[in-house]
Amino acid sequence: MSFSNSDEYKILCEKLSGRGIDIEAVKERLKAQVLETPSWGYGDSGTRFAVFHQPGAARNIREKIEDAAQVHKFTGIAPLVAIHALWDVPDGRIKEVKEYAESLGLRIGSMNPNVFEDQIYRFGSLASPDRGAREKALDHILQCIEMAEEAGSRILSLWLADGTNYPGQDDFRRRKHRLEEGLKRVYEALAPKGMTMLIEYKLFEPAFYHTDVADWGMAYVLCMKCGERAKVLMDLGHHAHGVNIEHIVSFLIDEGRLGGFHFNNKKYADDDLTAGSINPYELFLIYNEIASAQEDPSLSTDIAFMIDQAANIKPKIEDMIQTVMNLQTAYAKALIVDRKGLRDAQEAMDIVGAERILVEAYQTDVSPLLKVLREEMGVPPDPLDAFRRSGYMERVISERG
Ligand code: PSV
Ligand code: MN
Repeated sequence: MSFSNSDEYKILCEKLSGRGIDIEAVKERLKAQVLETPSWGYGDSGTRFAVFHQPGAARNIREKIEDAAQVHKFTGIAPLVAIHALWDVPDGRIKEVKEYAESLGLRIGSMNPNVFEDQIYRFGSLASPDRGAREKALDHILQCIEMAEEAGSRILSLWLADGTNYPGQDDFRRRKHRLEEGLKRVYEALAPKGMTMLIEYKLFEPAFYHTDVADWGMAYVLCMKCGERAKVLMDLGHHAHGVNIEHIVSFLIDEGRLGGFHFNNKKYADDDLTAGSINPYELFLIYNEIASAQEDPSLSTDIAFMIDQAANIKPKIEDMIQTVMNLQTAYAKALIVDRKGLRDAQEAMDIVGAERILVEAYQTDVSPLLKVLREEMGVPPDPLDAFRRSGYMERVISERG
């Protein structure tokens, strides 16, 4: 029997129609959801204290792509994979990677330069007082633009580990000027190719006194100095405690400068936990801002929905599938918010009424809808369960060791 004939689906449809929701339109929007998973989420990872090896974890870019393809195969909404230049293609041979990804039904998403591991970056990269470090970083980033172009990627995603550890270590303004100069050079190389430059901010780590792009405001100012193809990348784990992330999302979308997300979740710092695992309501509220902006024809919502997490002890592919499912659930709930009712309540200054509308959507069990959606998309109704039963992990454990 098709899930669309189930009682639970019919009851949900009736409930949503009562709220004025067009269920077919909701499904269409859910089918258009596109997520990007990170190559680095499939290999062994760890903390400052230890790396725990997982049996069957991907050992190279081909295996990472194979694992990413599983996530897409079972969910149907994760066709992109992010590349971290030096970790994945140290020899620069991106064409082979692109072709292999395509043979498995994936495309290359963002290109992520790595300007934080080489010894020369001890004092930073583009903002470093060391001219040699700045030049090396710039060269590498420019090479990444070429690689991105070859890979058919539209996005250069920049995260700089630049910062200082002690007051007085370096001059904030001089660092800012060096950074601006470097970013402008990068932008000039990339913009004519029609690519987008994303600037990711991070409050702290690895620098502990200051980071050169500490928050969305600094990233935004730097983007404005470069040009309209420069946009802010928001990693959900890169804020101070208590920051209202959904407000930043809304503000940046309204300014046309929200370029992308790095989804994950945190409890304390940049924990890189499964998206929606610690604070699912926050994830819903973020998607609520996105869904609402998508319905405003005056706004452009060309946003890259990327995942950036590292499951140190959870099985990695399962973690990624869980995240994709959580992002799909959050989006589905955001799409069934009674927008007209919400606006009316807001205009009537009915605080309780407005909040109830959000909570009602959040508390709605959308799983009957997602089962029907997945059936229509030709993927299993429970992707995680289906992956677990597929035998893929057992096979790669025996093959990869
Ligand atoms: C830095 O913490 C970060 O969020 C950047 O996006 C990096 O590319 C990624 O993590 C790598 O772990
Ligand atoms: Mn990130």
